[in-house]
Formats: sequence, C-alpha cells, structure tokens
Amino acid sequence: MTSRSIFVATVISSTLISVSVFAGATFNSSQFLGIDRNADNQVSAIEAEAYRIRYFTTLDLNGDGRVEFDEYVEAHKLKSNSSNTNASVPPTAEYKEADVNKDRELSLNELLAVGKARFAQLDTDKNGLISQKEFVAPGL
Ligand SMILES: [Ca+2]
Ligand SMILES: [Ca+2]
Ligand SMILES: [Ca+2]
Repeated sequence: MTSRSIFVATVISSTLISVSVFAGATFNSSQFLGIDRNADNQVSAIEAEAYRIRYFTTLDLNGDGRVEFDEYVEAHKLKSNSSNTNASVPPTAEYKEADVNKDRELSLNELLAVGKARFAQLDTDKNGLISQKEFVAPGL
C-alpha cells in the first residue's frame, strides 16, 4: 500500500465515523422508522405506546411482567464489554428515570409513563404527533 492510499483510507473512515455520530445525536432514523408503523412520517401517541410495549417485552426476559435491573443489563448487553463479568453495573440514567418507586424493578406502567413524558417533550409544536424533525435524541 502506498502512503497516499493509506491517507485516503484514513480520511474516508474518519468521515464515516463523524457522520454516524452526528446522525445519532440528532435523528435516529432506524428507531423512528421502527416506531412509525403506518409510515406516514409522524409518530402518533398510539404508535409510541405500542413501541414502549414492544420495548418492555424485549427487556422482560423471563416474562414475569417486571423488568429487574439484571434483566435490563442483560437485554442491553451492558456487561459484554466488561472483562469482569461479576462487576456490578450502575443503573443507567434511563433506568433511574423509569424506576419511579426505586424498587429496582420496572413495571410496564413505569416504562409507559417515561414514554408519555418523552412524547410530550418531543412534540414541540403540540399537535399530538412527532415529526422526523421533532424526533431528537434520546428519542422515545
Ligand atoms: Ca405514524
Ligand atoms: Ca422479569
Ligand atoms: Ca408535533
């Protein structure tokens, strides 16, 4: 490989990284498209709630209707990068936000409440729908 081709490859890969970081900070299109089931480019309150229910199902690994913190950690693979698998993972901001009664379990109602609060925050023009423009990080 010539030094020139190495230089070009480096420029291309660093450009790709900065583009994906930028997209994640502003508009998460894959999350939006997954929530917008009728593909009208607007997320309705019903679509947002259906998404939160699906999200709850992916977190509740043993299907008992409660998301313990261990399940949350496993579902999000928060330990996969850690060399010590027994190290305890501190609760994430999202988990603390959702666990209103601080019992270290999330109920479906707690997750839905977070979804409603985020929906209200994202719907800046208060028309009851979230457009792609309004859908900013951290999303729903
Ligand atoms: Ca929609
Ligand atoms: Ca569970
Ligand atoms: Ca709106």
